[in-house]
Amino acid sequence: MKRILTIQDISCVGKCSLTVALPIISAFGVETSVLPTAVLSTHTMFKGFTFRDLTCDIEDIEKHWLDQKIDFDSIYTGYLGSFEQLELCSKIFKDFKKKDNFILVDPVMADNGKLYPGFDQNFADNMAVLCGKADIIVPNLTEASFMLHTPYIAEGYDEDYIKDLLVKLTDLGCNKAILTGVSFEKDKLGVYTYDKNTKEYFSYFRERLPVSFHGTGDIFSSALCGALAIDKGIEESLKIAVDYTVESIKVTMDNPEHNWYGVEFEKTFPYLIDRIK
Ligand code: PXL
Repeated sequence: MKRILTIQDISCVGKCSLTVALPIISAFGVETSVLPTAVLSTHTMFKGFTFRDLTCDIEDIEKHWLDQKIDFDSIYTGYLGSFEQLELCSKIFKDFKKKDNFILVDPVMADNGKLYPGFDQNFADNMAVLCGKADIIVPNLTEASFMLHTPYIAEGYDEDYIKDLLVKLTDLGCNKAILTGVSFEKDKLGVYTYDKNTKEYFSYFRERLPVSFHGTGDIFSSALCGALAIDKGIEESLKIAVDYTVESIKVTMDNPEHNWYGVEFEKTFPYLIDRIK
């Protein structure tokens, strides 16, 4: 059985990070090992959330895994809360990287032109260094602009602009960069990717839905990581991850009593499992 290690926080309520990654990666029939970086009562879009930093446990956990000769088919990092955690992840990448496994970094820190609470440009610069040590990175346009020090452009850009960003992102050091939230036409939204080794681009778009939910990036990245782990290949994995995210948002919109903070991705597991058969 394939085994993915995912490193991110536990937001106890909020439908993001580990409470999303664990069930989704498991649905791919892949073992999900976790390294929780912090425990929050909710994600940071709620007012008054609690925060327990778990950074001081990370080194000992890693050392135990090394002693036990545990290995991983993939390492996937999401929301990380400090410079020290970025450093520790970098060490974990070095210690657990093998020829045939892959490291996926989702540089979760910003959206819609703004950094999330608690992050600054210095953090984005250090996240860019971690991205350089990954095989695949999945920033949205805001995260890419902070990491590359380019102005954030919300709309009206063309394909050359996106291709240029992608090349600059792979110049950070990773093999493949995937930009999320790309849109050339008002009613379409999707992903655009570039592979530095083959110099090939690939894009996949779906209809733009008239809503915006928290945690959709985590759903997308978890599904992408799961699909890659079961060897679906980059193009098919991107389609699976985009389609699963879109279907989950649609199901949520269909429920008039859905909450404001998260997507009902659990209802879409039958779709996902059928899709990856
Ligand atoms: O969905 C990304 C995410 C993960 N974890 C925490 C967050 C966020 C986004 O705001 O606050 C704690």
